Amino acid sequence: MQKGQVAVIGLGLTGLSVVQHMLAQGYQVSVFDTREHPPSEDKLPVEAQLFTSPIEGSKLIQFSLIILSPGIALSTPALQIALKAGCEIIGDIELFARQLKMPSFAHAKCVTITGTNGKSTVTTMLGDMASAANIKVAVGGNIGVPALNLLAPEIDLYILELSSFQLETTTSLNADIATILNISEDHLDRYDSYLHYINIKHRIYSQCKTVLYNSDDLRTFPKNSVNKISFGYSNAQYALISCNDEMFLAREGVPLLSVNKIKLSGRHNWVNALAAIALGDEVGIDETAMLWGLQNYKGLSHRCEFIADINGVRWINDSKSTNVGSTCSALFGLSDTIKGRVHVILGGQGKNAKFQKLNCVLDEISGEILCIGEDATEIAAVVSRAKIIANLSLATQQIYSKAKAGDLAILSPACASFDMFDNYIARGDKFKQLVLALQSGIER
Ligand code: UMA
Ligand code: ADP
Repeated sequence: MQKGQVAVIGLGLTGLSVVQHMLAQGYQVSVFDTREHPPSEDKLPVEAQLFTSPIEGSKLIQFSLIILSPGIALSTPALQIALKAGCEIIGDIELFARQLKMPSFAHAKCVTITGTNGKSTVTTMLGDMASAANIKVAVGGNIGVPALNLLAPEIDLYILELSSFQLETTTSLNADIATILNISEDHLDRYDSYLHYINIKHRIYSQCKTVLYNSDDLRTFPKNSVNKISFGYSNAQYALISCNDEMFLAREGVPLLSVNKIKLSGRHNWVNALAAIALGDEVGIDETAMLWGLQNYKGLSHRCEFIADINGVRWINDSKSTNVGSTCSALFGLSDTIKGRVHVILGGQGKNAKFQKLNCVLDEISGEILCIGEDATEIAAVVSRAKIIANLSLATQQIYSKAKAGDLAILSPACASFDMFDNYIARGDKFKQLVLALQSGIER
């Protein structure tokens, strides 16, 4: 059955998933991308038409429905023209939400997770907990698997990591529970102000049955009276408690698991674990299975990932730290685990961040502070003792020559990677390669 025409903007991972979904629903699909060769061009089904040129409002207004990829801001002038002309503009998550309301998916539960940091960690942690309980679970969203690709009638639980970009174009996701893990400044190159970014994050709460908020972060508190539960270091329903000098994850003051049984380093990960347990409780995951899944969760690459111990110096890859808040919490969270100095590599694309905020943790460390990439000068201008260095390789060598047994050396850039690398994965992999080369040089 042939339905109407739709426009899909962007032909990356999201765009391709949307094209496939809309074609399967019987729509005619036109795809627009500003890039000469969009990443998913070779996978585009022949039924869809591709236009590669700047996005123009005059072309878009002929479509009553436009599906926008997250990499393009809704504030783009051509899209504003289309909105004013009465076009409906939604994203892939909104399409997912509408599909989930269909009878064949009505049995499924849905958890949505946003926040400036910790999204992927909590999302995958909860996914592992659900798998440990033999629940048919699908995990995706901003983490890298487009939400529409997860849809299958046999799935009983969807766990979606959502970015602020995706929340801009989502209005009717009726999740069983939604959380904002934390909010600190990020993506200030995309939003008019920090408040604008915060307000976009809060859209996740208006689309759920229960809210999980962080009792240590006022910016995550729901603004309206809703069904809510809390997690945090203390003063929360899911919090840390100390028993006989040991720290435990606890529910309503009842200890559940010693933090020593969690494999991830850093105190921020204890709080991530509390959030995952709270979310799991709300969707009915069995407690024993949940705690088993949590104890076996090994963490994701590029997030405070241990690479090697070279002559007593621990080398850590935290390439996924792409904002000031994540670098602060990584340095703060790891500081208890070392006796010596901390050496850190910062830099890349700063996204208009306020780097002076790093001083509160960097003032506490006495090791090297090296800045690379596009915004190295900007960072070095406001971070005390920071030095500019040409690239990641030289930064690694410099730290290697200065570090002593007991020290920690970490790549935690507080910046995006796109100035020097394809993405944070390529940056982290390069760092790991450099460190492992130093190690094998010693062993040879
Ligand atoms: N782009 C153009 N012209 C276009 C369309 C896109 O130049 O016409 C550019 C965008 O500005 C962006 C890049 O292409 O720089 C990718 O944009 P996209 O919307 O096509 O991206 P996808 O490949 O669909 O990937 C998106 C998410 N990317 C973004 O939000 C930028 C992926 O998150 C996500 O994993 C994927 O959908 C599946 O849901 C990545 C990300 O960086 C990891 N997210 C940001 C973050 O985590 O900070 C929000
Ligand atoms: P996201 O998906 O939100 O980018 P990740 O789980 O991938 O988050 O973690 C990215 C980085 O954020 C990690 O390398 C770590 O330094 C930092 N981080 C993780 N959890 C938290 C948290 N709860 N609070 C602050 N920073 C965190």
